[in-house]
Amino acid sequence: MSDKHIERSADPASQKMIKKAEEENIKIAWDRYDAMQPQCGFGELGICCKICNMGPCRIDPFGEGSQTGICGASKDTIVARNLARMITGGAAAHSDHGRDIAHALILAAKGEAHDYALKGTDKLRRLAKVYGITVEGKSIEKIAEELGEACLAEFGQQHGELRMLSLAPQRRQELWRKLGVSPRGVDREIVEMMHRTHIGVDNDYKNIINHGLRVALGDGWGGSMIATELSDVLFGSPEPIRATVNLGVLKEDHVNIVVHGHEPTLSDVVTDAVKDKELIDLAKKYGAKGINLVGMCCTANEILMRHGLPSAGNFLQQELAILTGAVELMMVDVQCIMPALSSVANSFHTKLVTTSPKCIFPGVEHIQFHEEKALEIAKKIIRMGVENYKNRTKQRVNIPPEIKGLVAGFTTENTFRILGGKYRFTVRPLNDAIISGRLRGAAGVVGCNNPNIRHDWAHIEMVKELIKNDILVVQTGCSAIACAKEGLLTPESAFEYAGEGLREVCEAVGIPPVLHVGSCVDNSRILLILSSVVAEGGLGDDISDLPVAGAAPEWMSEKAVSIGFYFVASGVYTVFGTPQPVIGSENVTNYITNELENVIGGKFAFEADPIKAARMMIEHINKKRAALKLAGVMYEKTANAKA
Ligand code: BF8
Repeated sequence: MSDKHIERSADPASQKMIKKAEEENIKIAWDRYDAMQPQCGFGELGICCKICNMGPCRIDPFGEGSQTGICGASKDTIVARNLARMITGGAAAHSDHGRDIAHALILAAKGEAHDYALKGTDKLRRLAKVYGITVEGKSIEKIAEELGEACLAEFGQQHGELRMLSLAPQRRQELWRKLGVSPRGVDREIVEMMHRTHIGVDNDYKNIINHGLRVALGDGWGGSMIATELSDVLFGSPEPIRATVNLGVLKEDHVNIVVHGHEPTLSDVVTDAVKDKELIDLAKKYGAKGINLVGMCCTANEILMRHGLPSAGNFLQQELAILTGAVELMMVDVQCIMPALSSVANSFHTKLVTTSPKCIFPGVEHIQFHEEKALEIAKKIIRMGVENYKNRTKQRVNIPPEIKGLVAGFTTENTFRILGGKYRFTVRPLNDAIISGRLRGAAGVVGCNNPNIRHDWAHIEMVKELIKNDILVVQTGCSAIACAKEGLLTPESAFEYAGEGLREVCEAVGIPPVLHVGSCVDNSRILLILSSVVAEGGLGDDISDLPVAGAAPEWMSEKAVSIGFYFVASGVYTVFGTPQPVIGSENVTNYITNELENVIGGKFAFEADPIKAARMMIEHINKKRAALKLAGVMYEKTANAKA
């Protein structure tokens, strides 16, 4: 047997399941990746155009053959259009999620979705203010209904600006206005991008990318922010909470149900459904000790943040969970769900159930979710899982023992409260720690897994290097799960991995050096934390002044591209692991990795080596500290930053 499993993943639990797949000749993502080699060079460079039926066209990267498409589109135009459509796909996915949450909020407020309560009333009042909704004399339900409708209206809004842009620093808002990139409506910018990139429309690569910034801002400060904020209203704002992570959360003697995907509307109700006595008794009747509900990918992050439910893993572990032979049912909604799941599930007794009309798998049972009957549907699905327990083949069950503890549940609001002490709702201590040099700065490390890089490895190496250099790290999505599995999301990890300054801050405040702030739509929380740091004072008057950086070291999805662009458009230096498909155009590459900084204050870099990438982020943070004329970093030598 080869060592492939070790090369493919840095996570011992995943290695075991990859090995099991190899032994049982079950093909999983890494095998399909290998079978795909060599991957299409034109696609990788971004110089293949399939936008119209005169094509497909491709540019000869060696400069000898065709240098334009049949319509005359240059490589700059082709690359910019392809990239722009990636941003648009990502923004659409996040924003459609936000729309669904707004819809659920309205139904709950109108009393048409009885299984939901309006749990986040403080946030509801704060958001009502942002949206100009008067609250005096109105019931909570009425305010929530008006807020939901106001948010929903922003998707199709044609004029003006999205309301939440007003939460950004003043200087940033003015810059967006000056550049004409303040999004008018979420869908409006998405539709306009599809128009601009149609055959024979925009062929100025800068103009196309600049509209990409607008689309992405409509995601970060629009669709995603609506998803996050309204989820907090509906399901309650997370609070720091201890939980567990990795495939070891599956239990051999329980019925195991995995919820996978993104939207919390169904999964949140499932957390109630599994407490149903009748279902638990049924599980016992079949010989199980109970029902074990765990999450996968961003659905995991949603129920982990709010309920402390365990996470079985991140993107590349979805097939591996089924390979344990211990999953009775995997329930999926939307996004990052591999079509391959159905064939892996067919190799075991696992039942796969789809719940969204937007995400149907041929031949797979579909139980459509309706907010109005949420609990009833959740119980129906759980029952299917329980009844499937008897079909489990005990001899095939092999659950890796790896399991780690973590603290999740940090938000814009509670991070302030924790940092400010019980009575002070302020980020002052964070600003002071940065100003005094106890902390060098902060970084957001987010995004996916991708079989083109050793699973979890880049996230872990990068984050360790950053915290060693006194940089507080905030995380979301699959990146947070990767580092949680390494034990980095515990307060104790500060002693082992953090530089002295960061360790002092973690000790004083009682936080981990790496803060889990949620799912991928919750990257919007990071935007608001950055805005609050600016508002607190002493670190410049714009996000682009702050000693911060962002990264997506194992990115793969269009959503990651949209996230990257809204961070850059908000003024953040952002490093992606493997390059975006732009290398075929020197001009587009130069624009987004260089010139854009002078336009909008942020830019991209591409670096697959996570340590080198972390050093680039550290260098950027040092540059920003110098520009702010801040004191030297207190423990520079200990932190070994110049190594
Ligand atoms: O939205 S980090 S692989 S699961 S796209 Fe997908 Fe990437 Fe994971 Fe969550 Ni985000």
